[in-house]
Amino acid sequence: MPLRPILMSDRKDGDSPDAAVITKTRPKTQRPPLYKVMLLNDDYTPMEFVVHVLERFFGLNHSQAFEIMLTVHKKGLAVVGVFSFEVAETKVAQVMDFSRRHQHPLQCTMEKE
Ligand code: TYC
Repeated sequence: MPLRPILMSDRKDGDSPDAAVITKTRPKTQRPPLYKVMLLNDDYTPMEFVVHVLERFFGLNHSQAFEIMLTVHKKGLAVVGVFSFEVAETKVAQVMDFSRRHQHPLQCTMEKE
């Protein structure tokens, strides 16, 4: 296509000669989905073991861990943390493996938030 000089007549009314248009675009940023990791109650796993699991794998202090353990004991389950898919999967695997190795039936699951 042949080039054509830019003419003053190309300017729209109201544009000053130095006018520039900055178009702000807001790109849609997709946040990765989060997963709730939950501990389930059972009748056999010792309370101290559950507290230990919460301290060891979820970085909770003793009183936070004790409180969540009691919630699980009373309500049947509780969310112990919210993580990316990969981190949640790792936590579940760590808890299940640790519990099995200690011969406790403690169950840990994950669910999309
Ligand atoms: N219910 C268990 C008991 O009385 C304690 C327990 C708490 C077990 C939380 C599992 O996720 C659990 N020994």
